[in-house]
Amino acid sequence: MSMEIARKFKLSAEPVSCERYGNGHINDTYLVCCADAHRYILQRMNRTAFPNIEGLMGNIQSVTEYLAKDDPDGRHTLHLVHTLDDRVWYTDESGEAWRIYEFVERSVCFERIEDPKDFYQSAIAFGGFQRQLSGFPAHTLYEVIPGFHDTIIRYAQLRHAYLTDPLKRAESAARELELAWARENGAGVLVEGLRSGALPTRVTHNDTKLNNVLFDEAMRQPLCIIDLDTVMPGAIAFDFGDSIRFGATTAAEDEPDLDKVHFSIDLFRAYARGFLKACGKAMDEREVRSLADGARLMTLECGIRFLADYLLGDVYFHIAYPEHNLIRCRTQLKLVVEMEAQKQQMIDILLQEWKVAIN
Ligand code: ADP
Ligand code: GN1
Ligand code: MG
Repeated sequence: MSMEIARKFKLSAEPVSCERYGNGHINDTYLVCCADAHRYILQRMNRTAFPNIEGLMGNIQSVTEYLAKDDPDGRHTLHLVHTLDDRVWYTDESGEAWRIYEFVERSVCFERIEDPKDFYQSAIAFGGFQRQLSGFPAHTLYEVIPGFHDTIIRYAQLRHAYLTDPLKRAESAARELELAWARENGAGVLVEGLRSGALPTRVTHNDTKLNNVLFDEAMRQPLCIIDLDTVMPGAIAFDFGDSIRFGATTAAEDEPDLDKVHFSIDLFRAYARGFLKACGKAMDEREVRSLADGARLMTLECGIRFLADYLLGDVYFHIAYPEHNLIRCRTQLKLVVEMEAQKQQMIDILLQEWKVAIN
């Protein structure tokens, strides 16, 4: 089936294989190999997450075209492949929407930090992405998922899931719900900062997980930022915070043994150093301080999103087993608790690294 879909696009030769690929939680991703050895990434876009495919693909097309001006060898940004009738996505008979990117060759994608230097490098990449898009007209971007990082809205969604409780799962998540409700107060600090103008609105990536940056296999240097589905106007703390959530930890996002899950202040420092080196010059002290809120809030928000999805019956994130979203929620909440205990240390590190970066 997916091979048939691949044939609807302008490929370099006949496709010979099409296999599931990668570890994303949202789209269905396939690696397509053609008879001339050219490779592509085929994705069925998730229509639950992205109901407006036209708005989504419009954003991606304009952002990738903008970034391509700065791409020396075609491996530094995503490149969309057109369909036979010259569109950037294909809709099949059942209404599913598909797109194809050039496969970024000789690249690797890390699911976990193996070396703090890689985390530092990923920070340079995400900070640089932020800088590269600083001249992009933010108002032209469609808001693909309204309130994506509005933690207040995320709480409302959790409350709705809890009150509906269609699978009667709330009881099995009583402890997690309690941890979540205890943190609702103050959850709006970043969105309120954006609204009042205290924090500048920038074009942000909004999903800055380590596995959303491809590294050059040989050089071990970041090559290409991927997963541009959620590029939208936002606070820089969203991007910084989501990277910390996923990367500044001693265990995987879905580690079932909570004793193995700890927030790593050393990895936090490595990321802060790289990020501020890449884009700290454009920031003032208030925005730099907001990065610590970003780390805590993006982790809390992701935790409550996993929790809400668990309660609703796993309708949003891909799961591998029934408790998967609850397990993911637990790691996030554990990290939040540890971040709270180290808030001042985080701020001190941010200010130290910022001063180094701007001098
Ligand atoms: P999701 O939104 O589901 O996370 P992604 O766009 O991040 O989907 O893609 C999933 C995975 O596929 C990535 O983590 C990466 O391993 C791989 N991938 C995606 N695009 C490319 C590409 N152009 N070249 C090489 N690998 C890619
Ligand atoms: C999803 O698409 P992926 O796997 O990179 C999600 C992020 C979450 C993340 C949690 C569009 O990211 O917001 O932080 O899972 N993306 C979307 O791992 O909802
Ligand atoms: Mg991804």
